[in-house]
Formats: sequence, C-alpha cells, structure tokens
Amino acid sequence: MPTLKSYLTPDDLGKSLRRDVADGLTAFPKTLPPKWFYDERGSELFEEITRLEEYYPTRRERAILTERAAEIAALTGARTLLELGAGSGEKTRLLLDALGGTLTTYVPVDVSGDFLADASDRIASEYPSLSVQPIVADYERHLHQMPGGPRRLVAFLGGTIGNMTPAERVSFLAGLRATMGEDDALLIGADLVKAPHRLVRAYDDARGVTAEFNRNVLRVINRELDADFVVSRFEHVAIWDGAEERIEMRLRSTRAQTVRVGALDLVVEFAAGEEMRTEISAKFRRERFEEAATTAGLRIDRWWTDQDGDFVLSLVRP
Ligand code: AVJ
Repeated sequence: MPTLKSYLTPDDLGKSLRRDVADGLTAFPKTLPPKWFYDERGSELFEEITRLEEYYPTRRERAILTERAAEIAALTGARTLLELGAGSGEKTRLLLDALGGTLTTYVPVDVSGDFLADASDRIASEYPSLSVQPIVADYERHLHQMPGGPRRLVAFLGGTIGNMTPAERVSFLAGLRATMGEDDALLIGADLVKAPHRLVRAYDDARGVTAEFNRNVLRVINRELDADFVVSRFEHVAIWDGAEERIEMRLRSTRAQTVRVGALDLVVEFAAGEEMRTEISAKFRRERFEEAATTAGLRIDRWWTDQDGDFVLSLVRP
C-alpha cells in the first residue's frame, strides 16, 4: 500500500482554521473560506450535490473527459499525473485508463489525509503497475515541493479554480508555472458563464442539499473551535454577481445574535439579516481564463467544452 508523504500536520491545519475564522469573523463584511466545508459530512454532502439534477458541472466535466481522454494522452504522453485536490476518483480513473501507455506515477494531493489514504489504496490495488505517491499538502502553499518531471500532467479538476479571486488565480497559476518544465502540461476544469437562472439553481437546489453543505461550515467551527453557532439561525443564500461573473454563497443571520468561539476567545455579533460570504464560484469566458493564464506565463493549447458549452476542460502549457 502506498505510504503518505505529508507537508501538513494536523496542527498546521488547526492553525490555519483558527487564523481563517479569526480573520473572517472580525472582517466586515464577514467571510469564511470554502476550504473548511469539507470535513467528512461536508465531503458527503458535496458528493450528493454532484448527483443533483440542478448541479451540472460534474456531469459535464466527466462527459468532456470521457470524450477527450485519448486525445489528452496523445498530446501529453504523460509519465506522471499529479492531481491537485484529488476527488472521489472516478475522473481520475478515466485519465489513468487513457494514460496507461506512458504513465508510471500517480501523485494525488489533498489536504485531507484520511480521504487520500483510502483513495490511494484503492487506486494502487486497481493499477498494480502504477507507482502511487500520495501527498498531504495544501496545494496553494506546497507547490514547489511536488515531485518533478519529466512529462508531468498536472490536473486541477472540478472547477475549483473558481473558488479563487482573480488575483489568487494568477498567483496560483504563476506558482504552478514556476514548477513546470517545458514538456509539462496542466489540465484545468472550469465552469462557464451561462444563463443566471441555471447558475443560481445549481447553487440553490430544490432539496436543500447545498444549503446543508453551506451551513456545515458552522458545524465544523462549532466542533473544531468550540463555538456555539445555532445552525438553524442561518439561511442559505446563493446569488449571481453579474459584474464579477461569479456565484456567491452566503449565510444570512435570521436574527440579531451573539456567537462565541471558545478556542479563539472571540465573541461575534450578527445583526438581523447580516450576510456572511462563504464561497465564491467564478464562471469563465475564454477571454478571462486566457488573461489569467497569459499573465501567469501559460498558454492555452486546447479548449474543450461539452456540447452545450456549459463547462470547459482546458489543456494549458508553459
Ligand atoms: C468544488 C468548488 C467546484 O464551486 O461549484 C458546489 C463547490 N459549492 N456547490 C463549486 C460547490 C456549492 C464547487 N467546487
């Protein structure tokens, strides 16, 4: 079974949670970063979201991958697949199957060690000739410590790039570029601008799964930082910001209330109706994606969308 390499101790994670929550709850407007949605329950809720009729991105990306996997293999001849934010593994298998001719090494990278260990064990037993080298790391901080080439394919799937602001996106891509050799390639999945009602539905589903996912961040903070959020006093909000071309998820305080965060010795007041931002999910047009890539020293080699033009898988190179 593969052994985990780790650049993050549980204590590092605790520290960054404490810093994020202290900063976010004392800012105006209040914010919390989306990375803290994903404890065990949050990850399960996200999996449930990906199966909702309203949430199209996962299905679209899978369709593009299925259609283009052989082309990706031919274009990259990848020896190493480095997957940032390793998902549940289904899309990974599509890539591993297609890259079978050239691939020797698979490096899944994730902040969650438990998740990564299980996923890596399964992949290793299904692909016995593959060297599986999982790494527990924060891919926004430990990029330069990832194993090198030759012929690496770095996969950043799912549309997670949408969680970054324009400035974060450029510095992330530039940081990645700095670690890439000339024969490396980057495969990025990104959601595209479309009719606002479809976008809003995708983030505000009829069954309320996304609402539970959103509120889950409060449960995480209650448990990890000894806080006393009453989860039912926060409503899920998803809005389309047409100027920024992004979805924002927020939690709206249904009344004036006081929350204590024991581990931070922090007392936080919420006004009735006050909204706290919990996630941005940027939607792209080619020009905007290209601008970020170019600024980071990368160029678009391929731009593959699904038939409806909902989602893109782009192959990007130094
Ligand atoms: C996993 C970040 C791509 O932004 O669509 C799904 C997370 N949030 N529903 C997204 C999410 C609400 C998702 N990403």
